[in-house]
Amino acid sequence: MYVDKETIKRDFKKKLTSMFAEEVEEASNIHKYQALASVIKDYSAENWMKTRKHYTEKREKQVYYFSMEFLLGRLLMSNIINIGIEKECQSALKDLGIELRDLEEAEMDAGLGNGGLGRLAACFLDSMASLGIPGNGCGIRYNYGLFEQKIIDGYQVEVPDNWLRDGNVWEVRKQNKAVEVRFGGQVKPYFEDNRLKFSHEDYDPVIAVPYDMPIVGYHNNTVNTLRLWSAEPVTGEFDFSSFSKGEYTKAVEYKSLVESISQVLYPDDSREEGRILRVKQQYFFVSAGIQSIIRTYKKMGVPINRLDEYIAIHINDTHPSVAVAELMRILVDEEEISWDEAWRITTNTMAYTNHTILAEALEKWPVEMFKKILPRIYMIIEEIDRRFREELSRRYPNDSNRIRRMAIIRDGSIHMAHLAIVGSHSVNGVAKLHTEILKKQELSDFYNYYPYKFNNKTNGITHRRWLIQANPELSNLIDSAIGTKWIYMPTELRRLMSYSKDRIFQSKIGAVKYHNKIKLANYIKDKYDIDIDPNSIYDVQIKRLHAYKRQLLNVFNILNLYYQLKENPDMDIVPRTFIFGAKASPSYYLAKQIIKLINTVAAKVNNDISIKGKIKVIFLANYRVSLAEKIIPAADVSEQISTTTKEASGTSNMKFMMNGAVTIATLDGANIEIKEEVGDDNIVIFGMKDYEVINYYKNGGYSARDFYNNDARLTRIVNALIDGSLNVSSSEFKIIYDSLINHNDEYFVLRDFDSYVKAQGRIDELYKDSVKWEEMCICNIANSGVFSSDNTILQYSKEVWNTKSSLIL
Ligand code: 26Q
Repeated sequence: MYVDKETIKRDFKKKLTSMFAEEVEEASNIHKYQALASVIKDYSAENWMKTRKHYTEKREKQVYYFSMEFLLGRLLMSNIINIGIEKECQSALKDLGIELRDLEEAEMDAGLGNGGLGRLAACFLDSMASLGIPGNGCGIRYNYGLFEQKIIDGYQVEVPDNWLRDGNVWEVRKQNKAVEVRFGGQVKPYFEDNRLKFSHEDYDPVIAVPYDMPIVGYHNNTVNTLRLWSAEPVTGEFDFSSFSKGEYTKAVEYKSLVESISQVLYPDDSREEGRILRVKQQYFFVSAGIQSIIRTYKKMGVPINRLDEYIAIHINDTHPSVAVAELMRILVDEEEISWDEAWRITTNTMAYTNHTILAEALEKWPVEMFKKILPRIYMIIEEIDRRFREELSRRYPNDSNRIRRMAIIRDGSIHMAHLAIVGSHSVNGVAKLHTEILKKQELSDFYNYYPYKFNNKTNGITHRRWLIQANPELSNLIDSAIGTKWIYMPTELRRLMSYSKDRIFQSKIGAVKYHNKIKLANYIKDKYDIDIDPNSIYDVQIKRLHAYKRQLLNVFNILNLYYQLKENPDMDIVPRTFIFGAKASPSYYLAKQIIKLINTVAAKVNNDISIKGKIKVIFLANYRVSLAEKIIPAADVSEQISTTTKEASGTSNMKFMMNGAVTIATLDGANIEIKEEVGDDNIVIFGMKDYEVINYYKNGGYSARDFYNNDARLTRIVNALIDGSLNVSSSEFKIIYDSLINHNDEYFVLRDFDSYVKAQGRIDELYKDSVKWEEMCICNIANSGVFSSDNTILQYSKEVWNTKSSLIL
């Protein structure tokens, strides 16, 4: 849709008046942002209605992406770009003396996710809309997203993320689409019309109110919907048993208990056990989502037993896996369909993606807890489990161990991954290696039983946000070289390969990077009051803080360099700025101490003038989507150094590649596929191979202590953790020391250290040859197209969902 500059000016001023009764000159940036965002939302409103009508009229198959997390970040710029009125907005505002950039910065990130899994869901929404695929998101409207991180005295301090404080311009509350979700109570069986039925009594009702957000497709008039559910108490004369006698305090308690359901996003804490609230959150949005799907479906007038032809439900990790039982409940109890028929419909409708092999991250819920919260759902899971075991014992009559391993309910726990696998027709991993590990190791029993269900869908990222929006200078340079076809067909970026050795193009690439590095340096100076040198290598590791991601390995290389520089301040290395950004789960003490260590090393290194500023370490507090968009275009080196086999895919690796950074990586997750695309010469690989890691885990034979004793560099570095030489108490980093030496370094930091240091040496050498380096940058950009989430989504659409593009013409 096209809107001219004068219209935008007029609409914007009108909006400032109607929303705030303010003139442009007196309005704050926040008000100006809200007015502009509201104007933009108005511009997409008509296409939003049209899209919905179009899908219904054409009876297109729709996919619903169920996810506990949608890490959207900011929406103003991406909506403006996707509508296609960026220049018009810019110049309209300019006429009014406003910089669009300043309004962009006034928007709070929608931080409804922890990391990769949540951001993937957001990239997928963008791709579905941009491809015209009828795709909806379904999740929770948390009042508080992932905590805001402050760094105080080097430590992470968590502050509530009150992202809705100034309201959320993008959402529309749909009171009339609210549904009821039932918790607790008892289930009573009874007979009616010769049929066994179940009545759910004394339950606690919760009202799920949907808030819809438009998901604007790129230049295609499609506007899909992300529906986020908010939990509200039942109001009116409902006779709520526990306080029907006028017990006021009970009523207030009930209200806050209900509201707690959509209050806050749980930080990724794999080891946290049995959180009642998390189970409630999961069932809450899953039940609300499925009820609303069924309602909409029925309006189409198609018989319920054809649901699977019109609806696909995608389960993002096990978090929404209770969807399997909820759909069964609705089909069997409410629609009165036979179990077998309901099961056929359910399994044809559901598909499940696995995002981790970390055993401690696989969700298990204690039966005793679960059945109190969801008594009818529990009965259904029991029946699914009973039938599944029966099936297994026909197939494996003499293998009770195998049946036990595969059971859904075992040892007093419900294994949600097993429920998801049994209840879906598709199970996928998120990168080739990860899928192979699922098939051959973690889920091998299931792969043996259901080989046809397993498939790989390597993750992707939306090139619209991560290249066109985040790096307009690079995007324009690409246009000037190969035209704009790549925007619709990202693999067309390959055509840049013919420029990889072109000295003029190389220097333009270098100039864009330098420009972005200065921009980042200015931002860091402004927001963190730290000076960084744009002529240094920007070496970046930004991701959740986790032991397996090995931020520690990065720190050890820095300490090693530091000690070398202390001995030889004239050592010939390119100056380097090591940039970190990471949030640690609030209860993950080791991870938090690693943050403290990074800041401690930063203080030590940055304040030591004897090393002549050759290395600098900075930790950027409160890493989030909008910060990633500023850092990634300026990065020279992308740190992807997880213990091989542990990182299912990684997605920041793809964002860096697309922005012309060179990757230093283990052969883990999607790094392997990045290497396949760019070739051995355009990536720096180090560390153990998957089979070596697997062999250590299986057969033992690793001694961290030997590496510590036999490598003088490691002796010194590891000792520094406990000898006070980092200028903190000698007990401060004892937990890190213990994890390495006394718990035998679960993630092989010491084992891969030497290999990593050498790889970092190669990076230094490569960077010194600026012609070679720029060629590498170009090769990375040119081969990043396959990692567009458009590509990933097309594969899901064709191979898993059976949906098709349906554009409004
Ligand atoms: C579990 C229980 C209780 C509270 C929180 C959680 C929880 C929350 C979030 C567990 C896991 C997550 C997120 C996991 C995640 O982001 N995984 C990443 O998914 C990416 C997308 O597929 C991959 O690229 C990464 O490799 C993977 O780590």
